[in-house]
Amino acid sequence: MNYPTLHKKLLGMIVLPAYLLAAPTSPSAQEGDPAAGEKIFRKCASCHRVGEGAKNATGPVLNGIVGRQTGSYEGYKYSKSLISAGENGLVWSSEAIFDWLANPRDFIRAYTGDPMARTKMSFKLGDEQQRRDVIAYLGTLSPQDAAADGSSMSHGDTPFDDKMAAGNVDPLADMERVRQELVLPPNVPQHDQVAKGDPKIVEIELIVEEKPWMLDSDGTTVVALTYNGSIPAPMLIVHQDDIVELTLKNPDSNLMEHNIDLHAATGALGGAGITTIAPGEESMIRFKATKTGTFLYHCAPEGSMTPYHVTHGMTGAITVLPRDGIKDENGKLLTYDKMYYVGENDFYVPRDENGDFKTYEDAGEDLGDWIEVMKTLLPSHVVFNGRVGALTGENAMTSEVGETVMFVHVTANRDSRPHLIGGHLDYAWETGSFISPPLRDLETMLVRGGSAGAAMYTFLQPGVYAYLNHNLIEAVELGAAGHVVVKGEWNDELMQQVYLGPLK
Ligand code: HEC
Ligand SMILES: [Cu+2]
Repeated sequence: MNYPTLHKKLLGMIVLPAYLLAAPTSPSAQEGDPAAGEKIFRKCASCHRVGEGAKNATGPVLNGIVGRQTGSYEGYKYSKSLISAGENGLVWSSEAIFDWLANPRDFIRAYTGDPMARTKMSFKLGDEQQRRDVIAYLGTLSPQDAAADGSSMSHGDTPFDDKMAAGNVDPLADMERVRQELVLPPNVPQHDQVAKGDPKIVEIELIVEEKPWMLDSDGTTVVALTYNGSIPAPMLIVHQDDIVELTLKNPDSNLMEHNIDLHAATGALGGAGITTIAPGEESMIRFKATKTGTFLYHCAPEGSMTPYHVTHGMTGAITVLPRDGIKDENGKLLTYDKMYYVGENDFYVPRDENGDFKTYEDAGEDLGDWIEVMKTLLPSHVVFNGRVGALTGENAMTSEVGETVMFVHVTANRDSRPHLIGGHLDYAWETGSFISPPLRDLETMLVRGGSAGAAMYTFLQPGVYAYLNHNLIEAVELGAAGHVVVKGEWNDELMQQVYLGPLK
């Protein structure tokens, strides 16, 4: 049975609210103040555009929404529920929008009679007066043709010519292709430190997964937004002059729109301008890795959605190695035995009246509350690799005396101060730039928010080392700490215990 048929069957079985049958314009929904509503619309504006030239974003354009058939704005990919509601005659009266805004999921479940029905809008507006006001404001917007003519460009628009369109003569046809197998952090894909042969096309696939994610041992859980299901997202590794062919997929089971901005890429907002996809879509870009270094990548939809997605886990790192390897200040090749990858993420979990962390069911449902906490700049969690303790105990990083480890540390928002207690950073590329000479023998490096840094250390003593953010409050109280367990022989020359006991 297809969905509309099922829907009609169910429709006959349930009692519908009066407005669905008659669609009267109720006075209660008309008492709103359009001017106040315009301000409230800012809450909607992270997902919806209005006015001349407005384009579909996370949500459809809302020009002329009052009186418009549900799920009918051209070019927008609605959920199945909204499309079939519209096909069955549901029109957005002020009353219907009033109930929809209170709880879109309950609204669509009540309408379809399907307890499993889903909508892509998870945002709720509880306050009745605010709902009336915003509806009054929406009522002032006429259903003008919102198709942009392309003559004016806004942030992120990209001037494509035909050469760039897919399917044309491919100047890359002769290049060798390799597919990069991505692995879970703190591990990194297999790679050559010195490139073999000519630049290649490196095929990479990232799949967006919205999913429940536990942040600490108290069970604090958020609906995280992830690339490939991990926080941080997988490390990507290529060599300078390689072409990265990146496919981004947003499965139908997701609710939100996503994209990717890679700081290693040039143009179109690092790719974000040309990769934005709704659930059920995918996008592919190719970019040349022109600059060497370690770089952040992250989701960057628009407006508040950018920090919102970033603080829900959509951050990762891409390493672009020099073709002839990483060098010291004299041009001598530096190699490592293994690379570890640490992602630092800040979370802003909203609390209830009792000060307990709140939980939400769907991706995006915490949007309003989260933005309020986010704006305080006071994170509830600052963690390595997605949760408190992700890199300690059984999950600790490991090494051996005499082994050289390259650490790559990425942070999207806040500055971080990676420090290895009991060790050093022999070589550090704080800014991530491999063309710049490394700093030598550091105690702590500064990784700026919005970047990834790299540092190399050869372990000289066995033991459990803490690798942490040397803002010790963030490390100990908020979670930004991990361990490196190092095996091998103790070296008395470097340190020994001479005496420990009562005062002599
Ligand atoms: C987090 C993003 C988000 C926010 C914030 C949001 N919406 Fe939506 N909205 C959506 C999405 C996504 C859809 C499409 C729902 C679907 O297809 O199931 C939608 C659909 C709608 C629809 C139905 C449109 C149609 O063409 O059928 C209305 C009406 C609407 N939203 C109003 C609002 C108003 C008013 C606000 C602010 C008070 C708001 N939304 C805030 C994401 C959002
Ligand atoms: Cu995203």
